Amino acid sequence: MGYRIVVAGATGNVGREMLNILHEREFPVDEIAVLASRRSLGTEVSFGDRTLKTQDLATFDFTGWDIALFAIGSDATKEFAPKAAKAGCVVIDNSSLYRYDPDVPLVVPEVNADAVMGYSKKNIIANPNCSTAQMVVALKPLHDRARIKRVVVSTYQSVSGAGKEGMDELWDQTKAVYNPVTEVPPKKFQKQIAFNVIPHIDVFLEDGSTKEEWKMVAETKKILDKSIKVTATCVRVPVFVGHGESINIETEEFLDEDEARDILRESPGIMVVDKREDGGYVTPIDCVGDYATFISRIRQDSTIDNGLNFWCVSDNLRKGAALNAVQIAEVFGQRVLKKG
Ligand code: 11C
Repeated sequence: MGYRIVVAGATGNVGREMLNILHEREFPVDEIAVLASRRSLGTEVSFGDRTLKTQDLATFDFTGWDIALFAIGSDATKEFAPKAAKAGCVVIDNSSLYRYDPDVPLVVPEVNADAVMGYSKKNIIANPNCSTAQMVVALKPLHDRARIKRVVVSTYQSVSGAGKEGMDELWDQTKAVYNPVTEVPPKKFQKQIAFNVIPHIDVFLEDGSTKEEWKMVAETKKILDKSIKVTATCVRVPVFVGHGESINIETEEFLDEDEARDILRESPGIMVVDKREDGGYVTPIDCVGDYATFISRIRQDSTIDNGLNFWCVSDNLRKGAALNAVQIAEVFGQRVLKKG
């Protein structure tokens, strides 16, 4: 016997990837419902060889459904996640709404799979921000070995993190650079994104940081270890899919770069590609459609006693969102529902 699964937000970038990944990983699905807002109602989506018609999120009855994967943004989540949870359907939520709620576990299965057992207070499990998910997968095995004290991270985040509108803006602006009859002013982003980089993701906070940067700090503490200090600079780059991160860590114990490379090679969810030669590293284009968090450019930071630098890349729609949500569903199914 398998599960009755709901995907809410099935027509968006992340919702479509959720369906692809449920199918690819042969998640034991008995029945599946795909939901969308009224605006996208009737839109068809693929699930393996099947074509599914979206149903109305506003009127859907979650009673009798096991798990709902939500990819609908915080406002709609606020209205519909409690409704689903109250009906007994466990929500795995990709929005930021519940991530910092002490009664809701925030889970990256390679790091804190056991935390799923905290689902029962609200019947909700939160999925982290994409830039945090890939980073904590890489940090966890290094932290276990050498205790990370401080992380300095700079991100190079693709436009798909801002949804389909972000991807369209990069596409349209790029075309307009070559064919300047049409002007494509910034709309989703704050400045032109084509042939540019923008050191601004999400809203500004009082201390001059941005909410995206704050998320990386708060989420790393909740998922991995509250004692780890994180400072982040998040930057949007003209790449369609795949977030890159330059990560510097300072550890309590000395960790040699070769040992770090070996540890990372053996760790779940990680693929090390680290040849010190032209092209011997992974770039965002290389990781599209993949599950892994890729690590390259591992090297000692000789400016401090116990420091390492490395480069981390992953498909932000997969490990950063849809894959992580499906992995949570797998863990939840195995440990709690035990149907599959
Ligand atoms: C971006 N990381 O690249 C964001 C997208 O909190 O889930 C995901 C925002 C979130 O714009």
